[in-house]
Amino acid sequence: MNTLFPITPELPDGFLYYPDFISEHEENELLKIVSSTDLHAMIFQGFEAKRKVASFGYDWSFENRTLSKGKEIPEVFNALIKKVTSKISITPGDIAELLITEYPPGSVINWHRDAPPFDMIAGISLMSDCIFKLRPQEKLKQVRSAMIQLPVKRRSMYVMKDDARSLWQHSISPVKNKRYSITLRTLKST
Ligand SMILES: O=C(O)CCC(=O)C(=O)O
Repeated sequence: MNTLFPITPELPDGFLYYPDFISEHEENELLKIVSSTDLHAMIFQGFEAKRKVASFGYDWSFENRTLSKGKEIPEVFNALIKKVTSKISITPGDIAELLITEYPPGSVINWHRDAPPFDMIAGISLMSDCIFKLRPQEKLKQVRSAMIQLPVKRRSMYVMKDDARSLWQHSISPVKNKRYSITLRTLKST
């Protein structure tokens, strides 16, 4: 059906989306940093994924299901962290992990919920857009009509907390062009 306005899907509680969160200049600066960072193959659910990652701060191993403290988050990310945390009313010190992910054309991230020790997740998209999908975590609710597809634009930020974080899974469809994401995570309070 042709509609006058694009249909924005109803998003789960706790999923926030901010298009044009960063400027073109900020994106270029972040891409310079990201392209000079060493990325390594990602092992996810037992398989080497096509995408590559670099993790700073606390790192969750999907292989051993353990959390460990890795390299400090580089100071070059301070401005980004400040911008994100002031938007979502937390403090820079709340950010426990910064993960850079490179998605070569055709790569995906399969259905999952975020790693257990983390609480809030903020994802900034660089270089190209993607289709971000959400579906309920509960198997019986995973009917076709419950799946949400959201076009996530480069330079945007999404945030997942509350229900979006705990009751929903997310995945990314194969990307057409190379995409980078920077995800910032807070830790659950114990
Ligand atoms: O690239 C993204 O925006 C999603 C990243 C993600 O889902 C993850 O690292 O678990």
